[in-house]
Parts: sequence; C-alpha cells; structure tokens
Amino acid sequence: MSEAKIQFYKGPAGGWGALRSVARQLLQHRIAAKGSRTLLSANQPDGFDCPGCAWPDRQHASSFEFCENGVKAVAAEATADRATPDVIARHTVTELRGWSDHALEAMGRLTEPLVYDAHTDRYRAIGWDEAFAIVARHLRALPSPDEAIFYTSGRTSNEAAFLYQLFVREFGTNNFPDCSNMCHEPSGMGLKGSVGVGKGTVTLDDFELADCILIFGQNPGTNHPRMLGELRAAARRGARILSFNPLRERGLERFADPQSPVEMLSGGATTISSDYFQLKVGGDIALLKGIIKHLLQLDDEAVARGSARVLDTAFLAEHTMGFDALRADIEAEDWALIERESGLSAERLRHAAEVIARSDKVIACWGMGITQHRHGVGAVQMIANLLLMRGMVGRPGAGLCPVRGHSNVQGDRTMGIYEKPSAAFLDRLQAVYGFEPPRAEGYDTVGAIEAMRDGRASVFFAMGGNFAAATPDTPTTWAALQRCALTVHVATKFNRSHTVIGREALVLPCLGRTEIDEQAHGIQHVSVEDSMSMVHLSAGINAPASPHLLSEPMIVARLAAATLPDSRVPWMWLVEDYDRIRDHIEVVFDDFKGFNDKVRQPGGFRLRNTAGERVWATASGLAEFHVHAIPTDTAVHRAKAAAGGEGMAGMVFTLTTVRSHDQYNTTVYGLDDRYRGVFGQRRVLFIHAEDRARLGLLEGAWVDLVGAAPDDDCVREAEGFRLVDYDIPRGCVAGYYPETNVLVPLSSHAVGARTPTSKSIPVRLRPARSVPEAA
Ligand SMILES: Nc1nc2c(c(=O)[nH]1)N[C@H]1C(S)=C(S)[C@@H](COP(=O)(O)OP(=O)(O)OC[C@H]3O[C@@H](n4cnc5c(=O)[nH]c(N)nc54)[C@H](O)[C@@H]3O)O[C@H]1N2
Ligand SMILES: Nc1nc2c(c(=O)[nH]1)N[C@H]1C(S)=C(S)[C@@H](COP(=O)(O)OP(=O)(O)OC[C@H]3O[C@@H](n4cnc5c(=O)[nH]c(N)nc54)[C@H](O)[C@@H]3O)O[C@H]1N2
Ligand SMILES: [Mo]
Repeated sequence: MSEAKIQFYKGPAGGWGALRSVARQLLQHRIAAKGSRTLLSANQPDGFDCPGCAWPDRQHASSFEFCENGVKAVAAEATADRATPDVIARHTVTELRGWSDHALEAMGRLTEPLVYDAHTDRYRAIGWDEAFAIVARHLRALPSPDEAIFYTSGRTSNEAAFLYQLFVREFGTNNFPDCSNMCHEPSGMGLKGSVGVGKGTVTLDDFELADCILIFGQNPGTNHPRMLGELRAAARRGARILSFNPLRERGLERFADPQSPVEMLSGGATTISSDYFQLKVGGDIALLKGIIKHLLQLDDEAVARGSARVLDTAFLAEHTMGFDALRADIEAEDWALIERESGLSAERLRHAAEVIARSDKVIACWGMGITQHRHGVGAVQMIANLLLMRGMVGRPGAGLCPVRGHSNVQGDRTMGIYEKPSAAFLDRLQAVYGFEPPRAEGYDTVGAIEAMRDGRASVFFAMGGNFAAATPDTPTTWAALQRCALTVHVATKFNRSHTVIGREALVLPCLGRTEIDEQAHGIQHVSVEDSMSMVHLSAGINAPASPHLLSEPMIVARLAAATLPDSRVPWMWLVEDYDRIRDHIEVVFDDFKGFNDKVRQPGGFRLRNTAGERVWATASGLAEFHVHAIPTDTAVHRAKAAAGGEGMAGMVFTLTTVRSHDQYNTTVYGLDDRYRGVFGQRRVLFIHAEDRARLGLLEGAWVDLVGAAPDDDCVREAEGFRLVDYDIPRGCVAGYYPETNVLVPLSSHAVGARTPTSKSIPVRLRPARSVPEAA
C-alpha cells in the first residue's frame, strides 16, 4: 500500500501509469500466472463479459481492449485468497462491522454458505439444503408476500434475473429495489418521457461518425476506461469533445493509449476535451438552458442572415411536440439566474452553443453527475431537449448516450427487475405461466428502506451488491436492516452488508463471471446487455473459487423449488441447460425472438431501439420537449440561504460524492486516486484553495463534515477528512462514496425517480474532533 501523500498527477490518463497499476494489482491478488489468461479472455467472443462496466466492445470480438479498471475488477474476482468459514469465524460480526470496506473484501472469495449464530456472534458453515429451507420457512411464514424485499445489483446475468423476477412474482410481490434506483433511474424515466425508450439510442458505430461529443457529469478515465479509446479516436479525427464537469478530471483532458506503441514510447498523449466547462455542482439545468437559449439566438441570427438554420425545423414539425412551450420558457429565462446557478458566464455558454450549432452529428453522454440530484430527471430531459431541437436523435453519428454502470444493469431491467412493471408484461407472465402476478407497485430502494425501518417488511434478500454501504442515510438504513427477521446475501465476496444483518442471516456464495458454470447438460453460458443494447454471451474460464459455489440461476431455482412446492415453473429442469431459460425469455419478450440463435452469432445482437428509428413510444406518439425550471429551491439552496454568521459555521458547501480510481462502487481495491493526485488514503475532501483559505485552514487540515439541510430531522456527521486543494468551483467540495453516505438523508431524492441526491449534499465543515487512526 502506498504512503499517504498528495501529488499532482502530471501524466495523461492511461499510459505507463495504467500498466504499472495493473502489474501491482496482479501481484496483490497473487494471480500473475493464471491471471494473464483470465485477462485475455475478458470481452472475447468465447470468453466472459468483463464484470467492470457496461461500456460495449467492438463486435465483442476485437483483440483484448486494454482497460486498467477492467483488470482490477477481474483480478478482484480471480484472487487466490479465500474467505473460508474458518477465516470469517475468527472474528465476531460486531468486530467485522468495524473493518474498512477494503479489509472486508480483502479476505478473498467466499467458499461456503454461511449462517449467522447469534450466540457466538459469528458466522459458521451451513449446507445448501438447510440454507434454502431457512429462507423458504421465513418467506412462507410472512403474513403477506409484500413483507419480503428482493434487491438486485447489476452484475446478475439475464438468465438469473429472469428466473429471479419470475420466482418473486410467483411468490407474490413486485418489491424489486435495485442499484439502478440509485444510479440511472432518472435517465430511464426522463428518456421514456422524451423519446419513449428509457435507454440510450447510439451504438459504437455512431461514435465513429460523430463530429461533436458532449460529456456531462461522467468520468470515463476511471469508470469507463474503454470509452477513452472511442474518445481518443474521435479527437484525432477532429471531433469536438466538450466536457461539463465541476472537477478537472485527468481522463477528460489527456489520454495515452496503452495499445498505441507510439504514444507509449514517445510519451505522447491525445488531448480529449477540446473545451472544458467547470460548472457548479448541481448547475446542469441552468447550464443546459443557457446553451439552448444561445442556440435559439443563433438560429434567429441564421434566419436573419438567410443562412442554414440551427434548428432542424423539418424534424421538429414531423416528429416532436412541445417545442413552442420550451422556446417560450427558455426565452423568458433570465441570464443572471443562468449564470448564477451554472457558475458560468453567458459568453462561455455561447462558445459551447456555437460548437454545437456548427456540428452535424452530436452525441450527448452522461453519468452520475447528472442523475444523482433532486432534479436529475429534469437535467436528463434538458439534454434530450438540446439534441431534439437540432434533430440529433435517430440519425447516424448522433444520439443520446446515458453511460450505464454495472455490466448488466440494463439487462436486469429488460428482464423485468423493476418495481413498477407494466400491465402488458404482467399479462404476458400470466398467460405464459398461469399464475396471477402481483399488480401493486413494489418498493424501490428508498421505499424498501422505509418499509424495513417501519416494520412493514422483515425479510431482505439481496442478489449481489452491498446494500448497507451503497445506500444513503447509513444509520437509518442499518437500523432498518437490523430490524429484519432474516437477511440473505448472494455474493462473491464478504462485504459490509454481511455485517449489518437481521436476527437471522445467511450469506450464499455464488460463481463469478470469470468462472466455469457446469450444469447437468454441460458448461453453460449466460447473456448480458451492455449500455448500447447489445446482448451477447459470456462464459467463464476459471475453475470455481470453491467446489461449493452455486451459480445464480441455480440459487434462484433451488430457492424457488424450496419456497413454492406447487410452482407452475419447472425450476430444476430449466437450470439443467440455460438454453431452456433463454427459450422461456423469448416467449415472454418479443424482442428476444430467436434468442438462442441470435445470441450465438459473433458479437450477439442488438435489441430494437424505437427512438433510434424515430418511432416514438411516448404518450403522444411524438418525441416530447419538456420544460423544467432552473432549481432554486433544493436543500442546498435552502441551506445556503439560511447560512450566516462568522467563520466556518457560516459557510455552507455543496458536497458531491465521486468514485476514486481504485474502487468499484463499495469495493475498494486500493487507496490511490492516481489521476486526482491522491495516494495512500481515501478520507480526503477536495476544496478550492481560496475557500480553504477563507476558512482559515491550511492544506492537509483535518475537518469533519456536518449535514446542513435546514429541514433535516437529525444531525449528520462524517468525521475525519483531510483538505486537498483542487480545481473545483468555489462553494463546492467533493469526497468519496461510500464514506460520505451518512450525510445523505433518506428523504432527499430525485423528483419522480427517487434517486438519492448523492451529488448535492449541503454540508458545513468544522475542525476535526479527532484524526482517524488509519491516517
Ligand atoms: N472502475 C470503476 N468503474 C465503474 C464504477 C466504479 O466504481 N469503478 N462504477 C460503475 C457504476 S455502478 C457507475 S453508475 C458508473 C459511474 O460512473 P460516473 O458517472 O463517471 O461516476 P462518478 O464518479 O460518480 O461521477 C461522475 C462525474 O460527475 C462529476 N460531477 C459531480 N457532480 C456533478 C454535477 O453536479 N454536475 C456535473 N455535470 N458533473 C458532476 C464528478 O466530478 C465526476 O467526474 O461507473 C461504473 N464503472
Ligand atoms: N454517495 C453515493 N452513493 C452511491 C453512489 C454515488 O455515486 N454516491 N452510486 C450509486 C450507484 S451508481 C450504484 S450502481 C450503487 C451500487 O450499489 P451495489 O450494486 O449494491 O454495490 P456494489 O459495491 O457494486 O456491490 C459489490 C458487491 O457485489 C458482490 N458481487 C460482485 N460480483 C458479484 C456477482 O457476480 N454476483 C453476486 N451475487 N454478487 C457479486 C460482491 O460481494 C461485492 O461486495 O451505489 C450507489 N450509491
Ligand atoms: Mo451505478
């Protein structure tokens, strides 16, 4: 582990730094020999889908695309370390709860099912039959199926997700909170209202054609490194790349492709962003409205000059509705408000608008910087407005591109992991399987926590993920989970959630993506859907981490068989051969016609995207413009308005929470954040040097963060963060997730989508009460 230091990172993203980091990861996980074969099989036609991110691959068939963080994800799963029952039982669960996320997962891969023993406060091994019997007993004893909650994290394959939703609906509930609720829910919801599909409209081929790429609130250098390859190619071709991000992110500035001998040997690098707009945290709607206002102005100027229009008037007339209302709203918008809320001058925004107006093929990408706000849905729809007014949807080289997180988060939704299923989908399940599916809406992530907190739900089952760490309002969430009669986690590695448990608890170890899945009919493939709706096969190549592991489909099937003895679904027959599961998927979803054949073609197949074809599955049958006000009423606004008084107590900051380069969500691989110049530590707070000076503090000073929402019902504190000067707008600070999740109130979530507002938290700073030991 490196020593704690702050050192400006001079290099480009990628490059030798990335190669060095990879070598270290392999050594750390002791997988150097077999590791290379494992790594070369990631995203190959007959290999496994990289468990890293949901960015697609060229044909899923090109040579190994180098990705440092994909390597970390694969290495973390293929580690030689084992969290056997003995290793885990060396400590009480109370002790383990006090460990860092890093230390918990560093125990290695789980090897056997575990049951919690309240007398010893330790886990011990348990057989699979017994484990399923415990879950079945609890589920069957519930007064109502709606008192059980079934969470999904986004690594679960299509086959496992399909069986899972089928089992849970036959059991009788739609309680399907998933990681998407905390992630791209506003994208799905916003896009559905704008263009009729809750998914992106572009493919990788569009990236080859685009002459302008907009990147809002996304950090590809860390979270989607393979996207840098597309951006590099686009930049070299002369495409303009505009980044909108409060933080200066290395990966958006310069990139050296580790696969380019020239760049690697010459020390050269490609400039990624042609322009960088450092807006204020939460200022995206204001910024977008400013750009749209300029585009309208530029169009007026073009009309006056008699030159080519900026607006695509033919598209507007034929395909859209609501443009006049948008125009009226934007024209009435006040520049002073736009400037104040975005933190950018009208002149700067004019520059962005001019680039966009000159471009013929514009793609807009976005990530968590857009969605995890009170008005995340509004921001997504404002991006859609921007593209639609220029006719940039359903045209080659242009379109909408929400960049998804987990490798199969999009596929899980497609398979029906959704708390608000459509009536048509439920009708189909009923017709195919003959049971009456539950019709009432289920709990999303926030709703599930509230239900457990209030005693309306008492069994919590998680298919992957780390619910206790990834969710907001840590004390409330923990108390909610601890009120349950039973908590069950299907997982590859031991994590925080396995220490925050109900009166009874199970941890069920499963196969990971990289491992061979052998069932009665031989070795099985699963399928996944990437961020661009490409569905393809994945099959592991490593021997399982332990002979006791079951696949996720098998876990669902055995659980279903144990819980629903009179089920109408042939559970155990289905999992003998996953082709049978795919045959069922094809019967339920029309888009999967010929699934088994199509998915075996090289590169798989693309699901139909109506918006990409300019067919609009909205209420009106047209692409719809949506009007949204610039937010001036969020908890951050109210906290800043209420602030006053002398010194630190009088200053309220907007905290945004981000990922470091050495983590995968709650899985912390290491303590470096190379591109941001942070080494050997995670408890840092990025702040503008002048704000720090105004607080009367030196760089490196330790502070505590205190929640500042005026209408909050309790005191929220996160203790012990070291100030790091950073290129970030004044009034904004940034820290890492999940350490900062305690500061997000459960009640603070996006309008409509209920995504926790992890990217805009009002906080005050105070001198640290104590300096953390690990520091
Ligand atoms: N290696 C690695 N890969 C991952 C993950 C990981 O943890 N590690 N996580 C996966 C998952 S689940 C997801 S969802 C994605 C997440 O990928 P990203 O969306 O890139 O995730 P974040 O790091 O949360 O934040 C994105 C960016 O938003 C900026 N930002 C913060 N606040 C604002 C704002 O108000 N406005 C704007 N415009 N920008 C803002 C931050 O500075 C940061 O650069 O990555 C996936 N891939
Ligand atoms: N403050 C703040 N909070 C956030 C965010 C933020 O930006 N800021 N981001 C949010 C986002 S975008 C997301 S997606 C969520 C993530 O929330 P989750 O998806 O719940 O969390 P992860 O950390 O990705 O889950 C990691 C665990 O998954 C298990 N695992 C890994 N691979 C597999 C597998 O193949 N099968 C099974 N069964 N288990 C496996 C391992 O045990 C590992 O410990 O967090 C959200 N929370
Ligand atoms: Mo995510």
